[in-house]
Amino acid sequence: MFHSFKNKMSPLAIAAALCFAIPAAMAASHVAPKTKSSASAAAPAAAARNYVLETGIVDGKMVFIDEKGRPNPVLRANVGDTVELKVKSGEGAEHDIAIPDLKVQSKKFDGTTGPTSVRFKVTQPGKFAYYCTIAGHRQIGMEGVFEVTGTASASAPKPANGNGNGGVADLYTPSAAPAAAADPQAVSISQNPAAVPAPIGNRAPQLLKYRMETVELAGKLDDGTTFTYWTFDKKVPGPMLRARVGDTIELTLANARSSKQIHSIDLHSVTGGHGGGEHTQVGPGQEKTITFKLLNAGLYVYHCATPLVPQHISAGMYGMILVEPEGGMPKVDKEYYVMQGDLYTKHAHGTKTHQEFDTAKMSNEMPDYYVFNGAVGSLTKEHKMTAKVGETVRLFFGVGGPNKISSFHVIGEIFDKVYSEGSLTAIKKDVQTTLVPAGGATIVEMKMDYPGQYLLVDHALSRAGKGLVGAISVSGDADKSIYNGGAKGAGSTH
Ligand SMILES: [Cu+2]
Repeated sequence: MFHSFKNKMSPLAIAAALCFAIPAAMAASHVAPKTKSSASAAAPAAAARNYVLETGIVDGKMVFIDEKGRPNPVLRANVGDTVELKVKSGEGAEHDIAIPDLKVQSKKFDGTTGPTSVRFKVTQPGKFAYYCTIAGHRQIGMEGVFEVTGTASASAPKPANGNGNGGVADLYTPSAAPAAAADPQAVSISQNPAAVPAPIGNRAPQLLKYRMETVELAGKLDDGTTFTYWTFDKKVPGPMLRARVGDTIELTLANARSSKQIHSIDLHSVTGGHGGGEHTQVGPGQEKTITFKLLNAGLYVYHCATPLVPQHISAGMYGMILVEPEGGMPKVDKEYYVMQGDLYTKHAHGTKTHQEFDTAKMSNEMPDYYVFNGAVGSLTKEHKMTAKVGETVRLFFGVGGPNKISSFHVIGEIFDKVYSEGSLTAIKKDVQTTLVPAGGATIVEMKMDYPGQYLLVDHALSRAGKGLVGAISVSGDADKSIYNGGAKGAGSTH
């Protein structure tokens, strides 16, 4: 499906497109724009040229579409022309259009903003790339050529920021950078670790129906710091799903009307269809339904699979589904749901502001924040995990990532059992630290033998300083033969 682009795209772009392509199934109905292009043929005299473009999905690629339905058309002009590009969002997601070589940059637009226009005067000949600057969109297809014929005009602009001599910059007014105060409307997005569905027990396979909504919202990342999260059901991680092997699941994914992005879901428990990512790409206000049978037991991560996939994951779009074996899992006293993620922000960790996502830091894998359940303090301040001495605690633990593995450890305890990599078929015993890959999971069980605060960490401990700490409070009587915090001799209680 990419053959027609191979000549125009760099190998890297092709690789990105292959990795991240939105399937043809998404190919949304794009409506042909009504306004007609008035580009005139070949007048050396300066002319006004108007191009009307609409964004959409064609053959599994995000593209600009002209009034004839052509994806990423070559736009032509002559030196001296004044060009107006009028662009609107066909599928509702947020985009822009830019020709950086000519210092042309439109405002962002989406399904709610209506079309946006950018006007500029052309002063130099050449072939220039136009594309959408939203992260990932150029890589998956939103790029074309703006071709200018003629000779450079005498009043060609200075190379940089020329704002006075008849160049492009005369007509282009950059939009002001938004003020970056923490968002007072931000809400908690931290998933409650106790939000674990009831055990399946011993029952026959059945059909289960789930509905999830993807929602973009301002959430609290830390004290005085907010962030625009992208979520499943407004929480990070998204809801934990629980089923048994042999169940068939009918899953409807709806994307909130207020969204600016397309979203989707890829569940690692699904066989075929890119885990569901192939058939769940939903634009704002849309929904899609897939069904799948659970062929393998285990604890599986799910995540959004829309470009840039790691950005969607980092911004909060991950969760887990537990597929119990026939007959269910052994009963324990407490079950909790915890996931780890790494987050990349424009400003340093701890800055009191509304943080914007930083895709450059993401691609370099340099996180500013590491979080359990979406935010700093989720599992220490907002939600309390508790147990009593003698109880067995089971943690369903996963790494959304997108990039960093976890050396998962609980300070002061030993995992009596580890279901490594979320596999229910092989149990390890007596483990201190267990490795959980990005996009992977584990189940650990601990009998809590002694009271106190047990800290959940990634034993790459620098990450604790970037937000990655949780706690289980254990109450009950201290058995001094297990641990005695006092000096030798008479037991000082502590
Ligand atoms: Cu998404």
